[in-house]
Amino acid sequence: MKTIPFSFDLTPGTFIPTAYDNYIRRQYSALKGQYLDKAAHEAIIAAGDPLSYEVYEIRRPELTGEILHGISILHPGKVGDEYAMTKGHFHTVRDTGEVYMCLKGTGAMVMETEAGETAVEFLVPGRVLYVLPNWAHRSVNLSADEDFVIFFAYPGHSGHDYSTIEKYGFRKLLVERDGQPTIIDNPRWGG
Ligand code: S6P
Ligand code: ZN
Repeated sequence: MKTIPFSFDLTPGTFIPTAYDNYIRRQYSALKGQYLDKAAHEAIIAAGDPLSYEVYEIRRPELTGEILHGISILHPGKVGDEYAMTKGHFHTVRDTGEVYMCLKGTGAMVMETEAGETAVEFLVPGRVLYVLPNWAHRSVNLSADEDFVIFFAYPGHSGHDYSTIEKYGFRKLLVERDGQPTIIDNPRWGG
């Protein structure tokens, strides 16, 4: 772990950090039960379960005062009409926010609170998003052929709670309708 201030570069084009400590890769099977079209999802998994997204983390101690940061690369894809997305999560320590900046591609952040408020923000390169404390967040790639790349930063003690979202998914989903990204209600929430 570094003990003096440091900097690093992002590889031109791919935006992969030139130095990182942790690399996470998630295949389509990591989102079991989350996509609307279960048959299409199973077919994609059966056909080789391709890589859906990758996260490059600059590791820091998981402590208040530290800022965890890195790069997330969500590859394009569709499951039925639904765009490729991350698992999404609340932070275990609910009152911790997160900053995202889109570096490449076209996507969205789907967000909600446990009380049922929902929000969707669309992201293009150069746009910065602030996810408020207490809001679960999931990124979605809306492009047919381009990676959706974002820089993220959040408090070191946040932690990740995936299980709350895994139960019913997010209240809103992003699907293609008449060639356009469209926000629909998730039927698992009774919509
Ligand atoms: C962490 C931050 C991102 C996500 C990444 C992958 O708090 O929100 O680094 O971890 O976008 O998403 P997920 O939901 O699989 O962790
Ligand atoms: Zn987060």
